Amino acid sequence: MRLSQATLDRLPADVVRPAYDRASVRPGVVHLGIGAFHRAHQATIFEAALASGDLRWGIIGVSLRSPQVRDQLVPQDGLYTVVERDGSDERLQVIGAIVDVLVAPEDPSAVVAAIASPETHLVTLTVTEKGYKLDRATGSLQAGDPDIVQDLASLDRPRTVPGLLVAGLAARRAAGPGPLTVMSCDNLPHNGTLLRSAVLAMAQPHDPALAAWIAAEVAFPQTMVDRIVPATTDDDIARLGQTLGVTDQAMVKAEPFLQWVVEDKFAGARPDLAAFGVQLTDAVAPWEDAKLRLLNGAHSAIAYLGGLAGLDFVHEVVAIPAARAFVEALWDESATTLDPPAGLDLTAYRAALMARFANAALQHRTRQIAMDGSQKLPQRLLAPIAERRAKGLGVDTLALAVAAWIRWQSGRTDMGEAFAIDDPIADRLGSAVAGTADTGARVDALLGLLGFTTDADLHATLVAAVDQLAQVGALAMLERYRR
Ligand code: CS2
Repeated sequence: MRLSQATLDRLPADVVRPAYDRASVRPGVVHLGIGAFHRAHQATIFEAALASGDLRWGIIGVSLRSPQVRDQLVPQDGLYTVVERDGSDERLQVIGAIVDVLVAPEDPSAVVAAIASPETHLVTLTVTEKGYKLDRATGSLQAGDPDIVQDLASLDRPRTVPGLLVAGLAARRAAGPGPLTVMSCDNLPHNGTLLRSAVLAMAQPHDPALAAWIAAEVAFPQTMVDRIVPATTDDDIARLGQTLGVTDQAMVKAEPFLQWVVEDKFAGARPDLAAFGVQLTDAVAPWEDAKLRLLNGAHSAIAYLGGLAGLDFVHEVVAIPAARAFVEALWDESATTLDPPAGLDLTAYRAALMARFANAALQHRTRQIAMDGSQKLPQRLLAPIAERRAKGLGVDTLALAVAAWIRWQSGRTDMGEAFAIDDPIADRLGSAVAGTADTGARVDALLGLLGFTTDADLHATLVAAVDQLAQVGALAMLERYRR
């Protein structure tokens, strides 16, 4: 038996569940990219808005690729459980905020209609770094991407995120329900600005007047989102089924921690986000940089070094004292590039991050974080490296993390186990590795694909680190940090 509206009253008494009238909920939010992160993060805040009695904030979720999430959620009437795990503590909450799930490739016009609907006030996005289809070096749309080429030619059946948004905004402008807030919730610096430029670059060639309307009427606030949400496993679903007494195919698991910092720049209606723990501010960038460079930077370093060492989970890596010392050294370097906002105590933040990484109940896979490295490294590791180099400061520890990414591209762990590189530019990364046996040339070719160039000192540091990683392995490199 599945979790659903009909089976909700069978759940154990301590499971939190919607106490509001779900039938009266209106869909005020369209969310693009209805993956686990959205369900464990923004959806819980909209759930709090609904629970407070403001029933305008139901979510129409949009899957951008496969029907899988729709097929998990629709038979459950949109209900799913957030399983919060910390050590042996577990808190279960059934979320009722999702009112419908659309699958964009099946019916893009339904997504367009949802964006144009007068009931929609907010469009939110978690489409990952690669979903924006922006060329990092130039800031323009990826001219070589076949789906971008198609959407630039015609928006009859949009295939990309910028294409769907522009078609939706065009329909909204024509129908006249007025302003809209479109909010990126991806781990990119200046995510609102990036999204706005992707949308305007798509709109301009279709209709300059539409582009001007979007520029004037649509708000694209910056945001910082934070919650560790590992991919759900079959074992997680089986365990939850035992507890609930019904099967939940759409569950997500997460740590208790949740942070959402949003630029106070909206067009049209919005929920009282501050009442539900969201931090509204005029300056998101300092929060975003601290999170990207400390949490995500360490995550990527842990993923590649731990992954090369054959360690499956983040908590296993930070259980090694030398690896913890390495993470602290990485933070010592990155922290000097930050301008921490008032209210962020870096010492406390770092201590809290280490404790979050050590949460063994999450079972957060290094391979999951290693995914899409080409999209993640620039803001997490390369930006602090460039800033430190510009000041003449050393970057040995950040460079070791980048060297581990470079070695990762060989597709073998230190024990020789082969794995596939999961990255949107895996082909080009593979050619760069296969193209030369010379470490220096390989460093240049791989970082060149990320639009990054090195100075002579940094180049030498990276080459030495890649060669040493190959000789002694990731664990021995980490051991050098033992204090
Ligand atoms: C992780 C993030 O997979 C990754 O790249 O670094 O998903 C991380 O868990 C979140 O950003 C935490 O907020």
